[in-house]
Amino acid sequence: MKTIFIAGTAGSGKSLLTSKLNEYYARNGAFTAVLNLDPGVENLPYTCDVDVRDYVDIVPIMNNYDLGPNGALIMANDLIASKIDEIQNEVNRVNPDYLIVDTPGQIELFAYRSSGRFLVENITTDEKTCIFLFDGALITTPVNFVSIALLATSIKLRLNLPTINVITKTDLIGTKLNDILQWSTNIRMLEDAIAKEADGETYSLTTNILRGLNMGGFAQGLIPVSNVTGEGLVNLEGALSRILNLGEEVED
Ligand SMILES: Nc1nc2c(ncn2[C@@H]2O[C@H](COP(=O)(O)OP(=O)(O)OP(=O)(O)O)[C@@H](O)[C@H]2O)c(=O)[nH]1
Ligand SMILES: [Mg+2]
Repeated sequence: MKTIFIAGTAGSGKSLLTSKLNEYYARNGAFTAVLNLDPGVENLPYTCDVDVRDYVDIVPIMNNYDLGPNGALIMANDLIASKIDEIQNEVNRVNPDYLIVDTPGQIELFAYRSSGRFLVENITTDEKTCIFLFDGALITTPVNFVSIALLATSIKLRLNLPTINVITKTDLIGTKLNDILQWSTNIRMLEDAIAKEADGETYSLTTNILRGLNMGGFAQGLIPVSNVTGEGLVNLEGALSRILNLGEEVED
């Protein structure tokens, strides 16, 4: 069983990509299952095979412990980690070829609290990878692009998983996509774009961060995807295969 974690900032398209990727694999004859790790979500665009909301309920947690929504989500996440054996058993009963894991909207819950890392390490034992979503609607300026890349790098450090970088919502950003793809492959061009947008402290901080990120393989192989049109899913599947199956792709 190979596991694919879908992470990214709030609203970046994690749940919709989970649904599209699940459909894509199914169309190509692969056996997949979806695990929802978001205890706070109300509506999902797919049917969960395993759902943490069966183990924790946010509303009584808020009422019983007098917590606001974020405090309750933190407590819910810790409770989920304590149910790992039951969740693992449920996943093992389904035993898919690919387990696609949709992660919470609040990225810090998943990436920065120890319960998130614990789940990543213990949910299954075989190959695992993470898809990090750069929200196409957020990274239309070079400074925003660098700050999301900083977040992506920090999450890669936290989760310690091979990571595929994806830019979502390409159907909404038109020709800006070309600029973003050039920024992701040509650091000089990105620095020039930063210089046009920012000066003073913002310029020097952004370019210094960028140089640091570049040493670790900055926004490597950014794959453009639209979760609405499905464009780019074939490239994403290829990248997943290279990590999870040593290059063997599902039938087309
Ligand atoms: N046009 C367009 N809209 C998208 C795309 N991906 C997601 N959306 C929309 O963006 C909104 C958020 O998508 P979700 O899939 O819920 O994002 P998420 O990252 O799961 O959100 P949270 O779990 O709340 O953090 C929804 O209205 C989606 O329909 C895309 O590629 N193109
Ligand atoms: Mg979601």
